[in-house]
Amino acid sequence: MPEQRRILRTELPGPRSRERHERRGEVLPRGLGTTLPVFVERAGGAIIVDVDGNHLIDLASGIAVTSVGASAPAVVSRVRDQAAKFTHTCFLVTEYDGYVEVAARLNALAPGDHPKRTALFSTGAEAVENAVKIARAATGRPGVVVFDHAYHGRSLMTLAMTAKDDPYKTGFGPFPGQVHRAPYAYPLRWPGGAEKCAAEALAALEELLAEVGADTVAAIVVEPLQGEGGFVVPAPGFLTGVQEVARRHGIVFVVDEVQSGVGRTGAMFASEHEGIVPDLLCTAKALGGGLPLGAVTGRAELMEAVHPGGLGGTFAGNPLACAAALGVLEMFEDGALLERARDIEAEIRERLSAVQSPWIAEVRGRGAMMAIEFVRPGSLEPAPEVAKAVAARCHAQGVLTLVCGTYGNVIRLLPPLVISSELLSDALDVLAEAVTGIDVRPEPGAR
Ligand code: PLZ
Repeated sequence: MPEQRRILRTELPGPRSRERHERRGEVLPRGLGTTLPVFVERAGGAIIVDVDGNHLIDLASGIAVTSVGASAPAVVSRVRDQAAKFTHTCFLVTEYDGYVEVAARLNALAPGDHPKRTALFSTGAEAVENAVKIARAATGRPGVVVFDHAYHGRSLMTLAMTAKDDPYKTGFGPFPGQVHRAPYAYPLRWPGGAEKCAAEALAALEELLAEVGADTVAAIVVEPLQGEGGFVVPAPGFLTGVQEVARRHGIVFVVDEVQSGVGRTGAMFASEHEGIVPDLLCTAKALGGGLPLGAVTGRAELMEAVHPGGLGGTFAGNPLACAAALGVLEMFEDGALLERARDIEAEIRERLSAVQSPWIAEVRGRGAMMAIEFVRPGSLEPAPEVAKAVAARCHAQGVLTLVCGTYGNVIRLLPPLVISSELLSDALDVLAEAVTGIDVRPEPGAR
């Protein structure tokens, strides 16, 4: 485990990273983005060590993946043991215990005490695509309803479901049809104000269903706390309302917890904060503790609607990924990591509440899924240049932060849940300094 301390030995990126990054340009297409062009030598806990020997504080967790820490011992030892036994059989060819055990655990953990089934996949997009397939098979209906600012993946179906065009969708259409979009209850940006947000968003959903025909819709797919779209916590009552609308119309209620799930928000699933019970629950990311694993967990009668052979994939539920997931789920068993996620929220809120800046519209989120939205002073006009500048300042100081949001004006914080208070506090000091040091001038005319 690398020393859990921020250490800067060179400027960032350092010379060795720069050299490698240059080579990358000759080998990889430019379509693959990069947040911070630093090459990693090793990582452990909440520290990433780069090839120049710098220790970066990880406030990204590989986009909400290494929640139990990079190279968590419970994950590494299980993967190592599994690799020594066998690396792959394809579960569609011959079976193994790890797959069934992960499914059993997810069935027990997912909200609701109805009978459940779980099918495993390799990525979040694959989980979401399969949820749509299952919902269609179960209802015999084609339509899918998604929301503004939604992110569901980069495969063609999930791109159709993802809201933001640039960079995800640009030039990649046409996309599958019968994907309808309703407004998400985004309190800060709701035209009628936060008070009316949930009720008006639900009315708009009903209106959309009336328009397209509720009985043509197989699934409503919602993120309980939006990820890429800006870490939007929906107005209270919105999620329960969406669930109620779905049930009333015989539509499968699909909850995409690819980013918010598996402990990230201080509960095993963000659904629990509002007491919603997904018909189908999509997970991935943190589930595999760094190995690629996705899952759809759902009501037995829906999951069983698919004919034998209708679900699967060569790598779906790979044994190494299943071994890793069992390590991850074991680490959540005693509740300490969930408690830590809630403490992380408190620590972030406390530190950031002391930061006075006219550029901050809101600090929001749940657990270790927190964000700051930046706007031009005195307005709600997004300030992506500020988010970018703050991220760049953090990066230069060895704190890895990510930007998100439809307008690119949100800094998100996704530390591993194993981060110590000392390390988090150091990172937050860097972030706070980056925010107060913003030297972007408000444009003339801006209040
Ligand atoms: N659903 C809610 O957040 C992935 C995307 C990174 P995959 N988010 C990170 C990028 O730019 O590609 C995500 C998500 C939600 C689905 C997905 C898709 O998960 O594992 O990336 O396919």
